[in-house]
Amino acid sequence: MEYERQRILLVDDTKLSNQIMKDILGNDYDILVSTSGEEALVLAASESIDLILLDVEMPGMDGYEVCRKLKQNHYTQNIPVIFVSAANDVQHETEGLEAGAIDYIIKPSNPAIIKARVKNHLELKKYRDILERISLLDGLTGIANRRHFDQTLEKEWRRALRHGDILSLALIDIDFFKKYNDYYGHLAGDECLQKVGSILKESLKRARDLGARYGGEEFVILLPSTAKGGALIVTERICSNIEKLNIPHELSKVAEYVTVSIGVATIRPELDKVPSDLIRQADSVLYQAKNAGRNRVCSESDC
Ligand code: GH3
Ligand code: MG
Repeated sequence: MEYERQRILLVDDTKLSNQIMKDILGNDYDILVSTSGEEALVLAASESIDLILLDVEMPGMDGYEVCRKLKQNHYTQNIPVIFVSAANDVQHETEGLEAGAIDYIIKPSNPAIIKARVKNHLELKKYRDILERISLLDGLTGIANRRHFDQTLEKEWRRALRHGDILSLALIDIDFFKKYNDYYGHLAGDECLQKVGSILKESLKRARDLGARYGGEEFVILLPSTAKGGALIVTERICSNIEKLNIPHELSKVAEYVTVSIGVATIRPELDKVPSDLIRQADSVLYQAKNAGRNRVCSESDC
């Protein structure tokens, strides 16, 4: 991903202006072109874009309005926008920057200056993307972290509330993991957590399913639009895939290898409920799974 070319969207109703920019930047970046604000908004929301060069004066929606709309939309608000305009006065430039642009280039401008400015902004964008990615990943296992999970749960909860849909959530906890660490050492414990993380990743098939490290030796999965039956199939699969890893666990009281206990809860979000209700429910079912002998899946559903 790091080696992919960054992608610029050029928005100008004058085809010649787009062509000039393309000649300047086309060797270094992928270029998409749009000749209207309306079309640019659709492209920006549906394609992966790293920078937008935006003309101010266009028939229909002008550049300022396009920029304001881009900044209001969740999918496009983080794409940096540079205005490219012949309007060479304080008022225009101020309005552009206040609409949310990071820069304002007055045309005609020297190609070397355009290249340099674009390069600077794209470098910043690249590092911002890397930071954002890292901030959502668990450093040890490489799967999603708690922060990522909390954000996704919040989003899926609201979505399910809007659509009257259901959500399943499973908490997955390694059995006798303290003993595993004591016997094999903390580094081996870390390796075990990495393997369990990989199994979660492999076992989730749908695009909106999310597996994350919830903390310590506890993992969590979120299965949107999935009823109890489906959630049981997925979690039983995880349980057996972890057994199949066959990681020796001398001190486990339930098997000769590493096993997990899983608590599954299913809920239909309503206005008087909150996402933590679902987690609390899964946690109490996990407790039942532990008490019932570990190495098993238990579930509870109120819908
Ligand atoms: P149970 O079967 O009831 O779940 O018992 P347990 O020993 O797995 O549970 P407990 O909560 O008592 O212990 C969890 C252990 O997980 C404690 C700690 O040593 C270990 N642990 C937590 N985070 C990490 C980590 O990042 N790396 C390693 N190696 N171990 C961790
Ligand atoms: Mg445990």
